[in-house]
Amino acid sequence: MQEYVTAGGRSRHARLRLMGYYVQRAVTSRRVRRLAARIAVAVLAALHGRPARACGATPGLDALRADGVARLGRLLSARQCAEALDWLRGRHMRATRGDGRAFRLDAAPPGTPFGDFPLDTVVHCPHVLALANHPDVLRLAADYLGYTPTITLMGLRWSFPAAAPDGVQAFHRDAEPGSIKLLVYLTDVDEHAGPHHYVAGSHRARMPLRLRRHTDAEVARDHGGAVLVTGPAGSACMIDTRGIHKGAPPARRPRLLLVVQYSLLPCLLYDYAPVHWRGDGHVDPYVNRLVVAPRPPLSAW
Ligand SMILES: O=C(O)CCC(=O)C(=O)O
Repeated sequence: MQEYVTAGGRSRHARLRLMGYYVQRAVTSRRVRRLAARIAVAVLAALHGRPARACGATPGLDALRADGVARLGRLLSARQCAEALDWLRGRHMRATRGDGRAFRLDAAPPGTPFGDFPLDTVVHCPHVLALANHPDVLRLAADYLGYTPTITLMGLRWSFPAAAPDGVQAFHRDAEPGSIKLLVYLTDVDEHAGPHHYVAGSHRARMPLRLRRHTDAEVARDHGGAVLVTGPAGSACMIDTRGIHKGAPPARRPRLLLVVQYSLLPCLLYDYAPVHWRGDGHVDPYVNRLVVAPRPPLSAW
């Protein structure tokens, strides 16, 4: 999980970043936001060059543009999900919506809706970094956003059956501009295990000035309901986070979800502290720079 910037926190220019975040939030015109995105792409291309474009249709792109949600099928096998779960079993997560205490899966405090793993655990969990950098996923993100994406958030979250829906378990829109999220289930998800809900087409509406929660009744009345994403462990979808969405609270079984956010620019709200990658293999330093720190030169050891 990413930590949030706070005015008195460790982040440099925290106040300026928070101000920038609220200024962009005040711009609700679709035309102005589109223009700002085009300018951002032009500036990025001038600074870092134009990426090569792959030929042929990009799977998921049409659905993502039309509906704001694209089902990507099974991106991890049952075996890969089992390996990730086994590796995570003994590791601590944090009750981010509760008292912040650390706990393991076999000792989740009663009534806790979520447990979030620290970024170092997320990055080193088997298959996670490779999946976040899967060429098809990066291509979809680049084609949708208009430029090579930057990973601006990476999280692994357990959702537990709890008394009342909390936070993102109610319908909402996200406020980070130019961002999409890859959601990957690491456990089987049916309608009782907290499926993701998305209001198809809602990403095309003007962004409201005041972001708020929407009740299920409101979504049913104003939008005719939402599509439900269910599937076996390893199933994935990509969502445009401007659209109305929620991860329903699981009724019967806990759910483990991997979330990776891709954006044009770093998110002003997050206090980035990239972790040192101790695994094998190489990832693109531009795409991963906010979550994975460059390896120190050998001479520094
Ligand atoms: O838990 C989910 O299915 C969605 C998470 C979500 O709404 C968010 O990350 O903004």
